[in-house]
Amino acid sequence: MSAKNKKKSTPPAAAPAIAANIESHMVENRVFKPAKEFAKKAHVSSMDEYRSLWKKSVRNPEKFWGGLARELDWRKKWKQVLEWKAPFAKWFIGGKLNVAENCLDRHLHGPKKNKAAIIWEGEPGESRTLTYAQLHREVCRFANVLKRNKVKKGDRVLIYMPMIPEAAIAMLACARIGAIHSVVFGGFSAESIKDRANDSGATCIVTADGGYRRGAIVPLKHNVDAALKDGSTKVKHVIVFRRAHNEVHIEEGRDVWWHRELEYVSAVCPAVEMDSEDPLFILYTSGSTGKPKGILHTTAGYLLGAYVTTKYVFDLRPDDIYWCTADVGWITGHSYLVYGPLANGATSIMYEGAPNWPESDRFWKIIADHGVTILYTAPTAIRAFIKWGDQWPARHDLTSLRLLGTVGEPINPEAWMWYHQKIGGGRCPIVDTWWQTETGAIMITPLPGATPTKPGTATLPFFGIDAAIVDDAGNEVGPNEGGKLVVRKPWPSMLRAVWGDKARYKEAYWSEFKKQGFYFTGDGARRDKDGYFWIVGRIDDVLNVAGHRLGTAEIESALVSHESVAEAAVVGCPDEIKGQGVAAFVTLKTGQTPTDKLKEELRKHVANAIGPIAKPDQIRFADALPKTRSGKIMRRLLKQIASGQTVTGDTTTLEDFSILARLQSTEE
Ligand code: 7RM
Repeated sequence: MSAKNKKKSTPPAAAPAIAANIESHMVENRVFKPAKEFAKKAHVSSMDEYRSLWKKSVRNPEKFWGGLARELDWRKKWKQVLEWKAPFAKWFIGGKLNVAENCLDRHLHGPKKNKAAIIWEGEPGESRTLTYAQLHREVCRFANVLKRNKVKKGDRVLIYMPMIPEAAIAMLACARIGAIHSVVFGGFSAESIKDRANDSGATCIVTADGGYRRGAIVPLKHNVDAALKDGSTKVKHVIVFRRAHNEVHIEEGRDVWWHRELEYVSAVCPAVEMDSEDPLFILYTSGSTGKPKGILHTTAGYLLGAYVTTKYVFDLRPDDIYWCTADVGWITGHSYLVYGPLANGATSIMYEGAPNWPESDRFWKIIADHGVTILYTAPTAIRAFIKWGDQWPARHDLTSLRLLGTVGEPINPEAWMWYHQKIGGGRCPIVDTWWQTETGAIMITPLPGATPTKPGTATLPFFGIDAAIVDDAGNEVGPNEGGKLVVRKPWPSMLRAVWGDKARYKEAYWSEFKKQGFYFTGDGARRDKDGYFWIVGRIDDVLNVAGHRLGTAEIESALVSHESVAEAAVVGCPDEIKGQGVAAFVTLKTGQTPTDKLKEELRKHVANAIGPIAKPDQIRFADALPKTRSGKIMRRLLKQIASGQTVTGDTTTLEDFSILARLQSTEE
């Protein structure tokens, strides 16, 4: 790769203003072209090839996706590629297939049978490798365990697991028998498990006694017990994997041990024939209201999206050792740790614990020990590595790496350059991939053998993706003009529904540009003169904390559920490592005293309600929240205060924002 233009980023005279008051301050001139050696071997090896394929793919998406779908294993071929009755899409109508069969069985008849499917490292240091044949066997056995526990096609199963192979086994076992899994991130609280169990109507939970994180044991089973305590859910069966050997309660008649159940089952389990549009999984994600949305993905379209993007974006080769560091509790873990790599017959690394345990070089040690060739991680992790210091990666041989990727939030050019130089040794292309829980698969991304990259941009749309930036009227804006990021045509791995809430599905994604039938991403962005997409971030009330989506309304409702709190407003504040931090403005009920102790209590309260990632970094007590005359909280003002741009002039414990509010209020 060569830096064509070594000039450093320079701030523009005036930052271009973007719709919904989003401003972009970045001007980046460095361009990195794919090295000839890399391009030669790549699936797509020039910009001309990319452009002509992309044009064809969006001119006739049905032909394009129909062609690629032939690479999957079908029990019965589809009759029609797409039925689009906006905003409802059906892909591969009449087709029958099974996702687990595509990820496992089809690799068993050739050289991949004894290839490593998953190479796992536990945080304490143990390691396990599961070949495709072994993983297939474990999935079949566990699928039979699910059946023993009364799980049938269409039933919902919550998976609340540490990062161990059994998490992937449980997901694939659900897929094998047609049960709909909903993975709950292991860092979420009992309250979150309860909400998701109730919303999805799950009858079974798969969990572990505990998992390791930074040397401590996360009490997963204990959290499940707390979630089920009030008896509000429909959960009748809890299957517990013994991982950490911590003491757990076993509820007679409800809880069973995974290893004991295996004694009763055979290793033969035929995969259920699924319709293309049968649900595969629900994954909850934050939106702009208090309740997380259950994003529904279906069988064929999702699998195709995950399969195709893994192949082309990571430019997979047969001998790659591929590592996506995301937790299976997030969409990235679903698509790029489990379904995408396995559908491709690739070798996927899985690591249980923290990047700085026992020391800050754990990731680099894993890369050297296993000869990792592709690394896919998050900007927030990269910023933490920068802070910990260059000596940690320098200790290890990272020359096995050939490709790097990022996901989850915009990457700042400094972090991009560090990643490129210190981890990639200046030789590995970086794919900055933009996508969402809702899109199921990568949407905007460089192709590593074709696309010249620039630090900070996800570059251009993937094949078949018609992304655009539009103004509020839905008209495409000009170069470097900011606007809203939309997708103008349906794509196979798009969400099909918000579980149990048709109105919310329409409202959240399809109401903004109803007339045009565009999917609204919730992100603001601009395109530069080369057509590259620069994603600025969310324009709704959603925060991106360390690459994780959190709704401000969710955190507000957690705060208000505390007995001392009258009202709360949550906004994002800049954070060097996490990208965004959580700032909470709180008014107390009459008679309550604002103290540091209460602040700490509220932080804990939020962690209990949602999970430690949602803990406010700042809590400010106020007499009243600044509001417009129509009663809207002045979030822009609060953001300024939280980021220290506006001096409040009051350092007493109780802050008075009313004067500032009056000064700034222009709204009627
Ligand atoms: C995969 C994932 C989605 C939101 C999305 C964006 C932000 C994700 C990038 C990015 C800039 C990127 N799913 N986002 N990737 N912003 N560049 N490469 O993260 O549903 O959890 O979040 O994340 O705001 O809307 S997610």
